[in-house]
Amino acid sequence: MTDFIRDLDFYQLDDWLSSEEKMTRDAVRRFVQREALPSIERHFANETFPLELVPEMARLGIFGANLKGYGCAGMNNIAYGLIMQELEACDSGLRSFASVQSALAMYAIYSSGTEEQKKRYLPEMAKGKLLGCFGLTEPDHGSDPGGMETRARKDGSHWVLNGTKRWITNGSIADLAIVWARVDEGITGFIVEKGTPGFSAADIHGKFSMRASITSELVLDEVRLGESHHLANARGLRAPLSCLTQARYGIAWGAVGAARTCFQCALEYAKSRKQFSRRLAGYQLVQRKLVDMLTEITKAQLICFRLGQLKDAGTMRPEQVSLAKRNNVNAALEIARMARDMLGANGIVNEYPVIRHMLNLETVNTYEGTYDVQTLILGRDITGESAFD
Ligand code: TGC
Ligand code: FAD
Repeated sequence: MTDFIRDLDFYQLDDWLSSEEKMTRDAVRRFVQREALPSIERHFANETFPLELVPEMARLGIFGANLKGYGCAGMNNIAYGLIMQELEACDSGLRSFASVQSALAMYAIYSSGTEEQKKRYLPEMAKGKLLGCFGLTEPDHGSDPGGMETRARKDGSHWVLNGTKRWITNGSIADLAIVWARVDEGITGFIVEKGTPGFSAADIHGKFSMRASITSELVLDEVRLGESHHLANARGLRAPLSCLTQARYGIAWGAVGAARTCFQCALEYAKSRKQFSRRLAGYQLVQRKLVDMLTEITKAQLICFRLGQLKDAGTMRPEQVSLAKRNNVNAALEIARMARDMLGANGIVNEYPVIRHMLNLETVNTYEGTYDVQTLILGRDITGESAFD
């Protein structure tokens, strides 16, 4: 497949990057071009995730990149965002794998685990030796996780979990699942290791989107866990929702990568394809589309950069992340759809990456809080009125 992974920096944002940030981005980009891109269409076709990439991703410090200590790279949030951007320039499934491992599973342990749990799991997860997944969504509770039906009850010194989690990225390939469950006091979290009696994961097939990513259903049938597997500091819905803030941050950056690849592909195609008397790139309608794409990507890049500064300063609000996730993913989806149109019939085949990105971005628009849920989060923030119920 032709490589359309390259820079797009109309506003010279590189001037704002430190040499470490540029080195991190360039190293991940090289990895993506050399090792991920050549096989991504095959994995997408076969509904498989390229597990063979995990050791090199770990070596690059991608897992838990912005966490400090416990074997994690401790990078700043701009560098973390740039990593997500490069991964998603290849495929949303690749970024999703890293997001779930880092921002959801590792962050849940990092923010709500005991010191013993952090020491036991995080270094191995940073090395990619232990893979994690994050079970919040249920068959009947997606946008409203507060309605979850998975329950944990106390039985002597043990916890007993029952319930079903659905649409769980990395579910069947994970060594451990972060499972959120209802207890008498509210909502809390657990670390459920693969092989625990009563715990199973089955893959969901037939997806037209995110095919190079594993999506599973988790079943918990009288799963018995000791207190050592309870995220004791996770109290209330705030605990899983704060993980979502971390993951949405990475998605806002990642979507720019997917949009960039679609733009570069459409630009190159328009410059080489001739119809009627001249190249497509010479027609005003086509130039307008390219300029609209460039403008939206540049706006999204600026949002990411400022959000990263706020996150590094420790002043970022979840609602600011919602604005970035909502805007950037929607813009990327529109860009992918436009690029697909500009390639004509060639836009529907896997010789070009555009339709794969377009299909993936439908999921990205839905997961981690749909476009409309982010709208309501922002609506609540600016009006003080909640429109959820
Ligand atoms: P609400 O009353 O708003 O909040 C309950 C408590 O949580 C706090 N909070 C947050 N804290 C940190 N970050 C956030 N984003 C937070 N949002 C809320 C809030 O302050 C409150 O704290 P406290 O101490 O006062 O109790 O709860 P609600 O039930 O009204 O729900 C609000 C709503 C709809 C925004 C929330 O449920 C929501 O975000 N729904 C969307 C669900 C979602 O995004 N699911 C994602 C599942 S994971 C996934 O999709 C992974 S995809 C793979 C990949 O990432 O690649
Ligand atoms: P619903 O909540 O049923 O929403 C359906 C529609 O109704 C949407 O358009 C929504 O915007 C709209 N809607 C909902 N509520 C309102 C309202 N109050 N007002 C107006 N409109 C509303 N979850 C995890 O926990 N872990 C994972 O790793 C994970 N990975 C995923 C991977 C994939 C490939 C996919 C597709 C999903 C994944 N999810 C995961 C689940 C994802 O987070 C949910 O799909 C998402 O939160 C939406 O929930 P839902 O699908 O149940 O849709």
